[in-house]
Amino acid sequence: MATLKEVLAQKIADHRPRTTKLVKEFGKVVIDQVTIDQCIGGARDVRCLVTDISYLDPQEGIRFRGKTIPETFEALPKAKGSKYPTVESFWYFLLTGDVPTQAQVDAVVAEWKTRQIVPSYVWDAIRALPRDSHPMVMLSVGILALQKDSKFAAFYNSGKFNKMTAWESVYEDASDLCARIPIIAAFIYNLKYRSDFQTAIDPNLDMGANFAHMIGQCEEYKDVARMYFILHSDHESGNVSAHTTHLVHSALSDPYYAYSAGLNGLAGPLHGLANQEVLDWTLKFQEKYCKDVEPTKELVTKALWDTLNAGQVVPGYGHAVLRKTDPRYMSQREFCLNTPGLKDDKLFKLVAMIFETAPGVLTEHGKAKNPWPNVDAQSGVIQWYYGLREWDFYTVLFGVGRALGCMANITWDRGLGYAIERPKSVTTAMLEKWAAEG
Ligand code: AMX
Repeated sequence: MATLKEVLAQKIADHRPRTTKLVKEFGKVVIDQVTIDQCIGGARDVRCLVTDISYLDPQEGIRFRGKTIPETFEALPKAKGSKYPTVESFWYFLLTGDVPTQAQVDAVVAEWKTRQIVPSYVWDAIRALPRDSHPMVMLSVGILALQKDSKFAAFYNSGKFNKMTAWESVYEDASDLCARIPIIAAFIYNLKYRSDFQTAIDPNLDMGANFAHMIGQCEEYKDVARMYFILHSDHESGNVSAHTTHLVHSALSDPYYAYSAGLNGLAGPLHGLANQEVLDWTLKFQEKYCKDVEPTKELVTKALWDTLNAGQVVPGYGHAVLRKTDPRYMSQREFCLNTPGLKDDKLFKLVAMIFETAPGVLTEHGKAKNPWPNVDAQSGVIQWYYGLREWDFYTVLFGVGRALGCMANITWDRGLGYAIERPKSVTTAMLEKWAAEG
C-alpha cells in the first residue's frame, strides 16, 4: 500500500502541468476586475487566490474537495464505534481528494502517533508566559517555539534546496504540526483550567478521541472533538487565518512561522474569537433579561437591538462570503438536536431562539449583507454543555481544526511552486484621479 506521502507525490506531479499550462498559455486571461470599494473594503470578492482544497459558494456554503459537509461525513471511514470520521481520515482526504480506505486511515493514525511527541522546550516557552495570558497567545507561542526543529527550514539551509522537492519537507512539518497541535492545546487547557493536571497521550486513540481523553472529557465528547476539528478546518483561502498562513509561507517562512501568524489572525473578534463572544453575549443576555423569567422572542429582539444601537456587531451572525445559514452551523445544530440532553438544554434553546430572531432584526437593521448565522453562533453552546466552560479556550479549538486546512494548503502551495505574494498598492490621490476620470 502506498503511503499518504507517496500518493500525494503522485497527485502533485500529475497536477503540475495544469498549473504550468495555465500560466504559460493563458496567463493573461482576465478573470476579474477591481473596483475602488473593493480596494478600500478589504479586497472583498476579488478573485486572486487559488486552492483546490475547499471552495465556498455564497449560497451553498463550503465544499471540501468537492463534497458538502454531509457528503464528507458520509463518505469518510468512521472512527471505531462512532458516526463521525476520524480527523486523520479527513486529513488524507483534504490532502489528496481521495476517500481513504480503512487501512490508509489506520496508517495515518499510526504515523501521527510517531509525530505527536512535543519537545519540552515548547512546554517551557508556554510556562514562561503569565498564566492569565490568553490561551491563543499560548497556542501561537507553542507553535512558534516548534520552529527550531522545522524540517523545511533545515532543508532550505542545507544548501540542497530544490523547488521541485521543497513540498516534501513542508509536508513533514505540516504533519508534525497537525499531530502536535491538539497535544499543545490540551496542555494549555490543563495548565490554565485544570490546575496543571496533565494527562498523558493514550497511544490507542485517534486524534479527536485522544484530545478528549487528555482534557479529561467524557466518551461522548470524542465525537464532539472529531466533528469540531473537521468543521473548522478550511473555508477556502481568503479568510484571515488561511490567507495569513499562505501569505507568510509564500516568503518561504516555514509552516511554524506561517501558522503561528495565522493563529494570531484567528484570534481577532471578527474572525475566530467570535465563538467566545457569542457565549459571552448569550450569557450576559440571560443574566440581564432572564434572571427570573423564561427568555422570549421579544426579549431576544430587545437585546439584539440594544447591541446594534450600541454600535456593536451581533457575534456569530454575518459573513464576508456566505449569503445563507452556514452549513457548519446547521451541522452542529443537527448534532444538538440528535443528542438527547443537549436538545433540551436551556442554553441551546436560547441559541435556537436567537437563530429564529436575529436574521429578521439584522435584515431590518439593514447593514449586514448576510443576516444568517455563521459557524460561531452554534459551537460554544456544545462546548458549554459538555462542561468546557472556559470560553477563552474556544478559539484554541478552532485553531486546532484550522491547522488541517492551512497545512494542507501550504503543502500544495509548495508542491505547485506558488510565488511570493505581493499585491500592488496605490495611493488615495490615484484613486481620486481615477474616480474623477470615471
Ligand atoms: N451585526 C451587526 N452588524 C453587522 C454584522 C453583525 N453580525 N455583520 C455585518 N455587519 C455590518 C458591518 O459591520 C458593516 O457595517 P459598516 O458598514 O458600518 O462597517 C456592514 O454590516 C456590512 O458588512 P458586511 O459586508 O455584511 O460584512 P463584512 O464582510 O464586512 O464582515 C463579518 C463580515 C463576519 C466580519 C461581519 O459579518 C461581522 O462582524 N460579524 C460578527 C462577527 C462574527 O460572527 N465573526 C465570525 C465570522 C466567521 C469566522 O470567521 N469565524
